[in-house]
Amino acid sequence: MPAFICRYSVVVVLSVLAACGEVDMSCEAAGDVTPLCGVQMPEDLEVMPNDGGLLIGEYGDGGQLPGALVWYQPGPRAEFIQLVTSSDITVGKNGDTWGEENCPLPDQLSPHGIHLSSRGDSLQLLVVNHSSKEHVLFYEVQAAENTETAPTLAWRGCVAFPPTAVLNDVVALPDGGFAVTNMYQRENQILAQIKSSLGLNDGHVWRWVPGSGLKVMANSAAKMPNGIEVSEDGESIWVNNYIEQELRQYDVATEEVMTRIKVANIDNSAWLDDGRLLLASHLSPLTMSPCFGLTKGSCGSGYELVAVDTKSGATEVIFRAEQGGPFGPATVAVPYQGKFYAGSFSGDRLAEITLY
Ligand SMILES: [Ca+2]
Repeated sequence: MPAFICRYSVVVVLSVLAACGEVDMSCEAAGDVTPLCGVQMPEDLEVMPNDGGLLIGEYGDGGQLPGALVWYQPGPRAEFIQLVTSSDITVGKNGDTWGEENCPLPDQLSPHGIHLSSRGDSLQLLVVNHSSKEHVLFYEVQAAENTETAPTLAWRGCVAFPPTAVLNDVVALPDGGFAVTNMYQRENQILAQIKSSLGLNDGHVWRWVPGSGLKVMANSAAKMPNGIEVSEDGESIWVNNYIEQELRQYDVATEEVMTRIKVANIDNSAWLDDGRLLLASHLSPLTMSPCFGLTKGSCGSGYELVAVDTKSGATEVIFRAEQGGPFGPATVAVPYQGKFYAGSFSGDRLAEITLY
């Protein structure tokens, strides 16, 4: 999420604040959008296999607040169920680590991007976490025997990052490691955000390989790398460069840029069943000041869901929400049981979106 833009605007462009919308505290459906209230800043979502519900990473405004890993199964009895909280981050720990040996534990759970994938016969959830250090956390996901019961998560270790890191989103790679976006270099935060917006503080993509550790991927420098996805064969990654307004594909082995596709203000992404990549795109970042740190209601900032044919580069806006209403801006949307479910870095609700 584009933390720098609104903070920058607060500091520099006071007039923008007048254009920012009201916070909508209602939880009533509006048109094709039904808000599902009772969750904290659900910045990223993953779909469990076999109709097993949605996994949610509750954001905490970049580590300002703790958040939880949460499960949600839509339906008449739906509720948000916390699977892991700060009080028990290492739930289910049994010595079988998928991360670094002797990884220093985070002092709070405050998630950002998450990624669910197969790991042999297991299911692995990766979690970007903000605490006094930046981490990527590993959990093993055990599905319940029926779709109305929450899965369980078990701690499988972590990887800790240098003090300059400010992470956003992560994907698993076939070698048991991962690629994770680093938005910019941590220094004085406001200064870093202003420098990032001026192109003076590049982020990049980290790769972690079991047994050989962290490295910065070549050619990945960008002003604010945000969401990331991985191709089905695991050989390439798709990185959303928010400020350049560009989706980039990198070859994981050679680290060369393979493809560039223009899409405005892109946050997270998810694969659609038809093979296209669905991007959450913000319509107007300069009106998002009321959204930051908002724990109740919705700032209603506008967004588009953009489906990208990654082979042809063709883009299609499949849903657009103007400013206002009970949800927004989306940072992610996933298809599930014939509908779309969107999350946001702001507010206390998901959106259930019905497309006809
Ligand atoms: Ca993101």
